[in-house]
Amino acid sequence: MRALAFLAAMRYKAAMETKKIAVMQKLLKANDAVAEGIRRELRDKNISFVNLMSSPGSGKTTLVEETVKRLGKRIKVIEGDIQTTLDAERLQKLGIQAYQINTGPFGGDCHLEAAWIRTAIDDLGTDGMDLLFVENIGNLVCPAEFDVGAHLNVLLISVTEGEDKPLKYPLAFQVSHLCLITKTDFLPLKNFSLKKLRENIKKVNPACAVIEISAHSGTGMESWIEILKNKPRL
Ligand SMILES: Nc1nc2c(ncn2[C@@H]2O[C@H](COP(=O)(O)OP(=O)(O)O)[C@@H](O)[C@H]2O)c(=O)[nH]1
Ligand SMILES: [Mg+2]
Repeated sequence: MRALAFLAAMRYKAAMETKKIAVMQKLLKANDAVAEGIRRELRDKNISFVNLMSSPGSGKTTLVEETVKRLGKRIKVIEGDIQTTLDAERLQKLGIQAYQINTGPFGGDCHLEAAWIRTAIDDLGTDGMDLLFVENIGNLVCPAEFDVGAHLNVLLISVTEGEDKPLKYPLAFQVSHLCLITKTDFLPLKNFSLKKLRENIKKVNPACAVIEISAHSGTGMESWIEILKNKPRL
């Protein structure tokens, strides 16, 4: 009797799991359609769209600040955070439009979805913009699962995070076209192998381009700016 009840419970659990997967697949399909529309529209308007992903604190906002200083003000930014408008305020101080999305009041999602990006772009407007950044919510898991419609997915990993992260969070590296190894000015202070990190990135995504940069010292920033000037994947 007990065995029968256990079997019934297991069957119910499996059915619920299948249902959950089906709902998730439907959501992702709807997200992909919106993302594709964004990508096409911005391409037609000759606007490059770059999605920045990383753990919290790897240097996304700092990179955008340094990029604005070098490329000027025809840049707009959509900032994703669970709480606070701190990052948008940092960028507005540079005289650019920055639009903050907070997921905290809506359940604290750890990623941004294409539909929210669509609304943000409609609110920001596309006039006076050559380049749009999304600073995704800081973590190496959820943002990788949702296409936001960018032409270029960029993953930042700082030298203080460890060489093993590509192996632990492969999807984030697999969906990225470019990997920026950040805070290289810390290298003299750290026991860290750039060679090992590069090998691990190659293991999970051999096609991912890799650049070493320091937003603080300026090392590698010219290569990053050059990529943006070349209108990535438009
Ligand atoms: N040493 C060093 N610190 C950096 C660099 N880039 C960012 N930081 C610092 O790292 C911290 C987090 O940076 P932030 O841009 O806010 O990271 P985000 O959470 O990814 O947006 C701040 O204290 C920055 O000043 C860098 O190239 N070198
Ligand atoms: Mg930030």
